[in-house]
Amino acid sequence: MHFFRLRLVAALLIGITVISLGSTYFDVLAHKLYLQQDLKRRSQWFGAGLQAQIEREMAIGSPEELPGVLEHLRQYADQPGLAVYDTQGKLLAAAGETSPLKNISAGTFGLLKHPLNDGKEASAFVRVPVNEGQSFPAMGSVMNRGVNLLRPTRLWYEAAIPLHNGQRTIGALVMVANAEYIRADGIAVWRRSFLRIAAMVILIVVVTLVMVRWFLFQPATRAAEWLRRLRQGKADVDEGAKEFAFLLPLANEVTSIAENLTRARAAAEAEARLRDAAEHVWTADRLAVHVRERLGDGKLFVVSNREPYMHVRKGKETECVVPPSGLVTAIEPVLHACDGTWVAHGSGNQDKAFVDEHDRLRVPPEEPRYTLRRVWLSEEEEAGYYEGFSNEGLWPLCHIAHTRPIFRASDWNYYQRVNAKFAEVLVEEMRGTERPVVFVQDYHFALLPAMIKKARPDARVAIFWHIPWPNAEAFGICPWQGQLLAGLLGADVIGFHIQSHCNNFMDTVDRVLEARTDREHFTIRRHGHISEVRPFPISVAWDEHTVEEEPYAEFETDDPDEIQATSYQLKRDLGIETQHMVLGVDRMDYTKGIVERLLAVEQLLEDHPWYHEKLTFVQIAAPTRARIPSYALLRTQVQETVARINGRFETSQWKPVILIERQCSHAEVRRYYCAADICLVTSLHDGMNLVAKEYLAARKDGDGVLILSRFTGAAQELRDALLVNPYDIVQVAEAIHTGLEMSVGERRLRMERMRHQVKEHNVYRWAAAVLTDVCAVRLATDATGYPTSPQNHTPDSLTELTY
Ligand code: ADQ
Repeated sequence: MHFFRLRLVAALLIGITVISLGSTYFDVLAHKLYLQQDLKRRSQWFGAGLQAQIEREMAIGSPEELPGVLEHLRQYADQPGLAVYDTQGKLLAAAGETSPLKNISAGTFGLLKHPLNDGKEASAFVRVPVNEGQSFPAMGSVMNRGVNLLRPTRLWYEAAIPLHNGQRTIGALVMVANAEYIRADGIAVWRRSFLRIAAMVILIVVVTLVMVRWFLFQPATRAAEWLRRLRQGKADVDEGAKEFAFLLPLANEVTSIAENLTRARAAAEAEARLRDAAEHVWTADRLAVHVRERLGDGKLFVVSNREPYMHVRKGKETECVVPPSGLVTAIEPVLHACDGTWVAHGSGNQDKAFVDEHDRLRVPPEEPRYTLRRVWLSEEEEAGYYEGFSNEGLWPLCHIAHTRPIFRASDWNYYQRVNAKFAEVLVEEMRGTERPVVFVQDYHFALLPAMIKKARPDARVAIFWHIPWPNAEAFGICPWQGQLLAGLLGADVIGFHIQSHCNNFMDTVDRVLEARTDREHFTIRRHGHISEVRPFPISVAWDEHTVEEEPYAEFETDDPDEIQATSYQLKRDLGIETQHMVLGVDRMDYTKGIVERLLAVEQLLEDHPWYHEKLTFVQIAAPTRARIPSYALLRTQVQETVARINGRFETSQWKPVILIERQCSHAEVRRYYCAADICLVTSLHDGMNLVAKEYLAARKDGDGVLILSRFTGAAQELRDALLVNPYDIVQVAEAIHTGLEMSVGERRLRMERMRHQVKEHNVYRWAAAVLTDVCAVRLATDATGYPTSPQNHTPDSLTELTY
C-alpha cells in the first residue's frame, strides 16, 4: 500500500513539474519577446527624432558642437549613450558612457556596417561583461568581442541609424539602451512560476491522495470485507451489490460469484443437514448429480410448447423473461448439470433476434449452461395446433368441467403438422448423439413420442401428461383417439399425476387399440414395444435455504396476539384493511371453478353476516387463452359475478371481493400467500394444482388454512386440507367458515403435516423419478442384441403413423 502511494506521489510530482516547467518556459519566452519588440519600437521612434536634429547640426558644419548637442539630446530623451561616427567608422562625438563607444575602430565596422555601407538601420541585443567602473558596453556582437561567459554579463540593446546629407551618407548615429530589465523580468517570471508550481504540486498530490483513499482504498477495503463475510456466510449479497453499484461491471461479476458461493454453501449445508437427519429430501443439486449419473454419456432433450426464456419488447427495451412455470424450476437444474437441449416454440416477439443460424441460443443469458432451440410456428399453425386442437379440443376433453370440446379436422391437421415439425427439429438436434434421452411435456405433443421412436429407435423417450386423463367413454368423444394413443405409446415411459389417471389411460388403450395391457406391472405392449405407465405427482420447489426478499418469510412465534398483529400488518401492506383475507390464485380458466368460488363467498356472507366488513376475498386471475370464446365468456361471467356480490354487500368502508386480473411476479404471489388466512382452491377438475402446494411452501410461519377441491390431483396427497366438492356451494361456504374459526393449534398441526408432505415430495423428486425411470429403460434389440437403431436416419414422412 505504502509503495503504491509513493509511486503515485512520485509520478504526480514528475508529471506535473515537467508539464508546468514546459508551459512556464514558453510563457517567459513570449514575455521576453514582447519586451524586446517594445524596446526596439521605442528606439526606432526615438532614433527617428534624433536623426533629423543631428543631420541638421552636421550640415551646418560645426563638429565641435556635436558632443554638446548629443549630451543635451541624451539627457532630454533619457538615453544612456549616444555616439556619432563618420563614414570611416571613426567616432566623431559621444555622450553618456562614452569610453566604450570610443573603442570602436574604424576598420572593424561591426554594427556600423549596414548604416555606413547600405544606408540601412541595424540593431542587436548583446551580452557584455560587466567591467568595473564601466557600465557601458563596447559596440559589436558578443562573439566579436570574445566575451568570457564565466564573467558576469549585462544585456544591452544597440541600434545604428545612418545620417544623411541629401542623398549622401555622412555617418551613423549609435544609440545604446540598457536591456538588462528584460532578463530580470524573465527571472522574476521564473521565480513566480516556481512558487506557483510548488503550491500546485502539493495541492494536487494531497487531493489525489485523499480521493484515492475515499474512492479506492476505502471501498476496496469494504469490498474485501464484504467478500470475506460472504465467504463466511454472514453477509447478504444484495447489500453488497447496492454499495458497489458505481463499480457496476465489476460488481456484477463479484455479485454473480458471490451468489454462486452462497448457493453452493447453502446447498452443501442443506445436504449436510439432511444427511445428519438421515432425511432424503431432494434438492436441485442432488437432482443434478443423480441425473448426470443416470445419463452417463447420454444427452438430455426436453420438449415443451412453452419456452423457458422469452425475448419480449417492453417499451424501448428488449427483456429476457422467464414465464412463471413450475416446469422451468424442475427441469433447469438437470439441464444445467448435463448441458442438454430444450426444444420449444419461440413465442416471444423478439425471439428471432437472439438465435444463431440454427435457431439456437445458450441460456440462462447471464450464465449459459444449456441450449434452447426455438421452433417457429406460423399464425395458422399456432391457431390450429395450440388454440384449436390442444385448448379447444384436448383440454376440455380431459377435464370433466362440462365445457364441450370442439374438434375440427383443420385443427387436427395442424396438430399433426406441428408435432411432425417438432419431431424433425428433435431428430436434427439428436444427430450424432449416442444415447439420447427425450423428455416430452404435455398434451400438445401426443404424437411426438412415436414420431421420435420411428426416426431414432435408440432414443429413450418419456412423456408427462400434465392434465387429467378422463375415463374411456369420455375420451372416446375424440375422433382421432386412436392416433393420439398410438403416438403416446411410442414413449417408453408415460407419466400422469395420479394412479386413477393411469388407470383411465390403460382402460382407454384397452378399449381402442390392439395392445397387451399388463395391470400388474402397468405396462402396455404394442408392436413389440413396451410402454410403462406410471404416476409421478408433480410438485413445487422446496428451497429452505433460499433468501426470501420479503419480511414475511419467517415469523416463528406461538403467541396468538403476535401472530395476529403480524397477519394484520401483512394484509395492510397489500392494501387489505379487514381482519381476514381469503385468497384464490389461478389462470382465468373454466376448470378452476372461479365462479363457484365466488358464489361460495357470497353464500358465506349471506349465512354469516358477522363477516361483513371483516373479510376480503382476493382473486388473482392471470389472463390466459383470451382468443378462445369459452375463455372470453368465463371472464365476463367472473367480472359480472364480482360486481354483483360487491353491489349486494359493499359499504362505504368495505369491498368484499377484489379481482386482480393480471400475471403477478413470483414474489408478489408469495406475499399474498403469506398474508392469506385461507387459500381457496376449487378446481372442477385439475391434474395436480400447484397453487395449493405453493401456498404450503410459502407458509414458513406454519400458519394458514388450505381449502382444496377433491377433484384435484393434489387432494390425493394433502389429506389435511379442508377437502370440498366445488359444485356444493354451501359446503365450500361452510369450509371457509370452519377455516376462519379453526384454532391456532389445529391450523398449525394441519399445516405442519402438509408442509412435510410437500417438502418430501417436491418437484426435484418428481423430475428425478421420471428421468430415473426413462434412463433405466431397456431398449428393444435386434437379433444381434444391439438396439434397433438406424443411426442418423430421417424418415420419409414423420406423420406416417399406423395404429
Ligand atoms: P395449470 O392449469 O396452469 O397447470 P396450476 O398447477 O395451478 O395450473 O399452476 C398454475 C401456476 O401459475 C402456478 O405456479 C401459479 O402460481 C401460477 N399463477 C396462476 N395465476 C397466476 C397469476 N395471476 N400470477 C402469477 N402466477 C400465477 C397444469 C395443470 C395442473 C398441473 C400443472 C403442472 O392444469 O393440474 O398441476 O400443469 O403439471
